[in-house]
Amino acid sequence: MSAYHPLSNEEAIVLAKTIPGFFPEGAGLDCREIGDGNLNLVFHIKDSESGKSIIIKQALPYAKVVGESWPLSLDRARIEHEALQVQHRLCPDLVPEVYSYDDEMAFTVMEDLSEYTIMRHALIEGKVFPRFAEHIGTFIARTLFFTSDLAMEPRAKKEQVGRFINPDLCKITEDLIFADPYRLSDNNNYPASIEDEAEALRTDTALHLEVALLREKFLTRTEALLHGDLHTGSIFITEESTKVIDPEFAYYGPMGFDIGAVIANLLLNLAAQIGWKQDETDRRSHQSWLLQTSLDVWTRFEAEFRKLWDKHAVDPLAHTPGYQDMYIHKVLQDTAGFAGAKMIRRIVGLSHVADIDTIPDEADRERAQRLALSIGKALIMNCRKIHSITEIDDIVRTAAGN
Ligand code: SR1
Ligand code: MG
Repeated sequence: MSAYHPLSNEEAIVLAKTIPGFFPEGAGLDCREIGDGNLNLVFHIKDSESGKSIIIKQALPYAKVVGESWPLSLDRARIEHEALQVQHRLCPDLVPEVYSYDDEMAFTVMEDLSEYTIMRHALIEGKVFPRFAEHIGTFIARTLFFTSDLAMEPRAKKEQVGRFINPDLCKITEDLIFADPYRLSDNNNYPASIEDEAEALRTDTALHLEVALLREKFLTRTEALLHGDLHTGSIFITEESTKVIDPEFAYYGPMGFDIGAVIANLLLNLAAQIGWKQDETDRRSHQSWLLQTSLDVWTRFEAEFRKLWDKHAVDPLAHTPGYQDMYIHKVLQDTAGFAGAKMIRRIVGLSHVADIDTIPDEADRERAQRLALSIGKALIMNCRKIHSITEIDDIVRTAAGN
């Protein structure tokens, strides 16, 4: 019989005291459960005297956002902790440190990032982060390149694919991103005011064909170890530093899925600006920063990825003229398509983004939703024609009507 049960605050404190040498002997620890995500418990444990603190993240055996009717494997806690370790080894400055992990109780003890802000919240407040594209572009390039067949011996890579088989969490993505928005589903969630848009999504067979191709890539391409849920709620940020958290959706999949996730979430915030910045000049200038940063994420990724390829590729044919360009072209097209799919699901599917849902004025909120759908659809419909990042710039500007 498994000893698994959800931790109480008191048990989390007892556990925290067992971390060798972390808290001073006899420290009086405070604990708060701060999890505001869809799936897990997150305990913040602090000794106010020394100021030292840690996070204990525990998986629940079901999706918290829905309830016990949606069971989820606890193995995702192992996957998350192993992904964190891989990502921390490859990008020590960009990923929190893991202190310990308990398989039976499905929890990970890790570095507390309280001095950071969740990027989604900061973006809603209208903040800008000049170093974000550099940081996240580096994170994506290093984690994707070094876990791919370009940089790993094929047997070792296949063993790693096996360790990251993540069927429950992949099914969430397969349903919520690549199926539900395009069919009637109890999971879908949108206001009656955009029923026309939702119906158009359900009946547009040309769009369905493009989504089917993206879905096939998500289901079948084991290109690299993805973070798998790289939205702005999975990123802690300050002006100077960026930390990527929450890789419980990690699995081997198509590289463009992670890059597309980052870009989608910047563009969702861009669409939301209709509701946040009333002054048009101010709004346009902020939207320009968001769009430029989306493009810069790709540009930084590409530059870093090419550098790593030139220096570290072990694939015997990696240096064949033309191969690198064709590979990157494919990732760019996938990035655009996945970004579009990720935007659409956040408007009509289960689990939205606060950037748009918390817009106070209903009419502004509807305009933001329609804009996000329009950008999302344009990215999907054009993804197979794209040859350079400037075309994504054009697609977004055209869809946004400027
Ligand atoms: C039922 S889980 C809903 C969403 O939350 C996660 O952050 C993923 O984005 C997932 O699709
Ligand atoms: Mg998460």
